[in-house]
Amino acid sequence: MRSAVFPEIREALRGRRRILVVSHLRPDADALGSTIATALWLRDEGHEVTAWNHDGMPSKFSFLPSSEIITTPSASPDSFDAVVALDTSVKNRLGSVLDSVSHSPLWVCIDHHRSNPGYADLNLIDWTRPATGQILAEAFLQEGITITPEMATNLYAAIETDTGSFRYEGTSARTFEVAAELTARGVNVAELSRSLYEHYPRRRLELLRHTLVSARFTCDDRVASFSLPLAFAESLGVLPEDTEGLIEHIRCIDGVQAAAFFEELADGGVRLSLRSKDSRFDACKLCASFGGGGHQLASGARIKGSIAEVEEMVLNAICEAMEKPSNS
Ligand SMILES: [Mn+2]
Repeated sequence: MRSAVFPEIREALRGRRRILVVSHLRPDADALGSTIATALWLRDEGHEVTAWNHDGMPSKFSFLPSSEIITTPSASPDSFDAVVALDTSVKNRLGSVLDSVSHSPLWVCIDHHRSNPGYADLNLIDWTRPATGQILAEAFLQEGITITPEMATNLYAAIETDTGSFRYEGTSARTFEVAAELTARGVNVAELSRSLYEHYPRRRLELLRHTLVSARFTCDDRVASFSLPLAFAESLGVLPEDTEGLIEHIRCIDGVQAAAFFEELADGGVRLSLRSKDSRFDACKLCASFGGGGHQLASGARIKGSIAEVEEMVLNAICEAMEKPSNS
């Protein structure tokens, strides 16, 4: 459990034959792009690389070059000489991956979540960076590691999506410099943007139609929220990836300081996605109080209870936190 810089991590991985690369469940493009780019790099260095994700490779992101490298974890546990966990703030967010690793003498973590406790043997955690993909791209550039067009495209997709297309907090001059370096190495920006943003299944529109109807405003209209009951999600055949980004529709409303999305899960719990627009309200802190985590302005948690109970409990907690800001 100690922090490390990239050259140390590279050195520690040298000579290890079987390396597993993993990231969090319900992966976004930062998790997937970082996994693929790292797997390609390690393969290039001569390692025998396996890349797993609890959810496999979601079809929504299958356009990422070399996406076939990511599979679901093996049914029977396997041992590795090292595991590299990317973009994953807490170990249990690796999901079923954890059950499929019988042994590994070395765990490495590369991440940009402030709430990451540093659960690996070697931890490179830099929360000044808006994406894990940016940490990796900077490290590869600094170390003179060859970035192929496939690696560049995956890293660019990671950065582009985690920064909300270069709009969110943490997007810096360095982010644009890195994006420029990656573009110069063969990213087709227009094609990648089309693949990322300009296609979705019709059920996503049906989902949006429902969620907008369920939108409610609490705490003097400073909190907007909506919910997705399991029965409705099932009737539409909603996939986990379909709800990604829906919260933006209520987050962007004038006067709204926090937006919450409640999704009923098959296991009886509720998944909370929380966004803050005001640095005085810390979404990460609130989610942490329910066992979750993430970033100050974007966080999540899985909470036990019925959707109605969880909704009331969380909305009250948000309003209470807004009444007395943490740093006052
Ligand atoms: Mn990320």
